[in-house]
Amino acid sequence: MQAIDPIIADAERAFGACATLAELEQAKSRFLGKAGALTELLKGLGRLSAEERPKAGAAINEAKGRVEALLQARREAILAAELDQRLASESVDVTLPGRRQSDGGLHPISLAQERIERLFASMGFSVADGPEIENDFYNFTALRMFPDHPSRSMQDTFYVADSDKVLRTHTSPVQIRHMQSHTPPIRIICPGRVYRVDHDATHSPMFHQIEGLWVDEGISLADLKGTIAQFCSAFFERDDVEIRFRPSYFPFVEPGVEIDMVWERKDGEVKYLEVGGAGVVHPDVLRNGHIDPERYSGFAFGMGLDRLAMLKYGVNDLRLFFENDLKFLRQFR
Ligand code: 2U9
Repeated sequence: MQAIDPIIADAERAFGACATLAELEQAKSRFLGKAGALTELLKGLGRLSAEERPKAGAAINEAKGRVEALLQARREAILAAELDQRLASESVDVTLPGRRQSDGGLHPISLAQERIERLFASMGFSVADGPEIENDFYNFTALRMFPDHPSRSMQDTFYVADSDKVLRTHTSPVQIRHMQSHTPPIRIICPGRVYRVDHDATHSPMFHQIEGLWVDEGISLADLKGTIAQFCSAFFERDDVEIRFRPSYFPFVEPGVEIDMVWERKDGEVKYLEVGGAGVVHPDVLRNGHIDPERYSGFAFGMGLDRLAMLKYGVNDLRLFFENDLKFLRQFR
């Protein structure tokens, strides 16, 4: 009979050289398969004498057991190695800092606008909107800015080529449209982007206005004064403000005024802050809005939203609002 020990040693070497379970199955058949080395030994038992046969059979069976044990040990080693490799390649470093979703926030001009909308809402004003590309009638003519008016000049207004369209130079056209489609009482504010050919430290070609309109029977400059005083005191969080009107001229109002906010500093110095312009809506402008000036009257006002935001948040350069510098913008979150 062929010696058994070399077969076992051979099997141990062959199994040790296998890197995968498939290779191991191949190697197994060389020893335990139909024509495997140990199977051949079993087949040869018949040629032995009755005396030798039991001993040899027992030895072969013991060898089979050892080879099977070697096979099982190698199988487990291969599975463990595969698992180690997967753990290493699919590992997650739980100590890495997480990737945060940044919070975002509103632009300071939007913050100021929302604040102003809330304050006027508490006084019964709703918000009206309209197109930023307007036609000549709504932007100029309806507001008594006749063909020779200086603000119609190419140096002041962005015109849309080969049309009667302009980028609105104020939000006043929104009020004309609103008057045409509503009957008094009308109490609205119109915030939004407006455009003028102008660019320096204090002017941007696009800026923001907030205009207001109150039309009803018996509305006068006294109502305007009360409304603006309430607004300024709430917006700037001061209870000692006084509103002063200085006579001025705007074609769409008569009389027209510039509005100053006045307060006394602790050291006694009196401060004046220009907050906008206003007036009693011109009768022809009411007519252009299909409203009867014999029955109704109203006031309108206009304020620079960017300037209000600068004053409120202590920003000293208008251009900072339009540079999209996150270091600046994050301060308002
Ligand atoms: C209608 C009738 C009247 C709105 C008015 C002003 C005076 C005014 C400026 C403030 C700062 C423009 O942004 S700014 O440069 N505005 O001084 N605005 S009266 O009058 C209107 C508006 C609409 C139908």
